[in-house]
Amino acid sequence: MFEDLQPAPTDKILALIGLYRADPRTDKVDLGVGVYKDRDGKTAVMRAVREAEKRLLQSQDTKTYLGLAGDLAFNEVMAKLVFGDSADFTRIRAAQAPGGSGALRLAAELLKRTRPDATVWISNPTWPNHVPMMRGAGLTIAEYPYFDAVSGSVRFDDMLATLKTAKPGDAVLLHGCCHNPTGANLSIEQWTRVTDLLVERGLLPFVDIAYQGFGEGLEADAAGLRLVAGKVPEMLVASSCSKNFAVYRDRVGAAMILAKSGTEADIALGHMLAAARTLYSMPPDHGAAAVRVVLQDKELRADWEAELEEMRQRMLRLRVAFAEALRRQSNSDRFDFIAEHRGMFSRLGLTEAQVDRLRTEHGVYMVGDSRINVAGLPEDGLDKLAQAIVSVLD
Ligand code: PLP
Ligand code: TYF
Repeated sequence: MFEDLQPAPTDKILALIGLYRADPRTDKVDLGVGVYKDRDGKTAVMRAVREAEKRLLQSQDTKTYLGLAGDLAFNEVMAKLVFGDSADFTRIRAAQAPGGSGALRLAAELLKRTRPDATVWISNPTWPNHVPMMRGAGLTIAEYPYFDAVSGSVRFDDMLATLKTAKPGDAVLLHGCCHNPTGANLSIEQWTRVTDLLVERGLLPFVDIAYQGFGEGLEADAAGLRLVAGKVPEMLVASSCSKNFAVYRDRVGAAMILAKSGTEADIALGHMLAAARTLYSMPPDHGAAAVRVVLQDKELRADWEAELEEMRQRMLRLRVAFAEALRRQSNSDRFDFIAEHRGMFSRLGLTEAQVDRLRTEHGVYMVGDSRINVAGLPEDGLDKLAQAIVSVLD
């Protein structure tokens, strides 16, 4: 029966991992998949996470099932991390999920159960997995304009104008911070205007927050989301610990619900967990348990926050230095936006052909839409890299 299958579409970002590995050049540069790397190119286990794992190894005396919602204490601390200490937790529920991806799917499944005809409005461009994940839950998707490639900024008026055409009950998928792939983010004033529109039109905010702490800081990165949460009756959130705890392969995330009341929140959570039961049953424990230990322990938490801040600062420094190198090599300010963007990514605004040339001729790997992972920039080779980029420009 398999002879009838056509090859499945591949994940172009993940495919870069294999291409990069197979390249024998020693001066190759990996700006592809979105994982944080230190100046030696290593994606280390964070200090606090390693310590938490040690403690778990010593103290964990059973691996029996935890249930569909996973680690309940993890869910509680994650909801606080995302919504902030002063949120109305009587109306908030969270379910541990396999990564931010699992959380996105759970939230989408809940939406499908409660509003089967809802359209999910997705930014153009967005993380490529958003589309199949929403469609996989049976939802319809539509796009709102988001990014102006020339200025490197958000097309905010166009975004609002399009969202005004959404029908009440539709959902709007928003990147909580550190927009992937553009690095262009909403200001807090813009979040306020989006919130007003959501309330006015009866739209459901669906916030994907996968890089909390990578942009302006742990609290600032959640400020937009918290502003929305303070004004709307209902909301969905998918959060990921992959990046900010560097637990990528352990698959740690949480799907969250803000409902009109505690009773409605409980019922909604029940449906989310019923969906989990049909997909994978229960989430993997280890990474979430480690994250929980870190967040519950004062010292480990402080150390985690300090290390995360070091990572954020490194990316900021790289942004500024790379924009300067590109300014020197191109004799223009066309790449200045890189220093203004926040998070792991920026889009250089190159064509696919130019991206291909950078890979084949210079061993520089980036996603086909010219998205770069800022953490992969070579600290001591920025001018050489900028020169390579300028050489393929026209
Ligand atoms: N959402 C966005 C925008 C992402 O870039 C990612 C990628 O890492 C995720 C969600 C989910 O990641 P994970 O499933 O690895 O936690
Ligand atoms: O955008 C990125 O590079 C990260 C990592 O299927 C990623 O979000 C990429 C593709 C994918 C899963 C994670």
